[in-house]
Amino acid sequence: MTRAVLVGLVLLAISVVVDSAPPDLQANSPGPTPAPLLSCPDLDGNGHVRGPDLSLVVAHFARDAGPGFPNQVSANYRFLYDLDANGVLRGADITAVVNRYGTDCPQ
Ligand SMILES: [Ca+2]
Ligand SMILES: [Ca+2]
Repeated sequence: MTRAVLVGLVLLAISVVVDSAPPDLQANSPGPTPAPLLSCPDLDGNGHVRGPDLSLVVAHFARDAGPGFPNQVSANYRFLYDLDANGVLRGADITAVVNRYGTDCPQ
């Protein structure tokens, strides 16, 4: 898959999100603010940021944590894919992978 196609898919996903932006779930959450689990978006752990990593984050699109985040999360939510640790799996998380696409992650 070429980078141009990937960017096109991401832009399409983001355009869908703009019309259905979720509420800021952290605004009413007590306690410490969660930090992202990964510093490099290598979601399948192979050391490289490539198509499979982008596919993983897209596959979890909109599987948000729910209003209890960060203390309670929905069964479908996976913190691994929440690359900005805000409790929602949306365009920003996809963009985090696209921005590092083609790079390698330190071991
Ligand atoms: Ca990877
Ligand atoms: Ca997120």
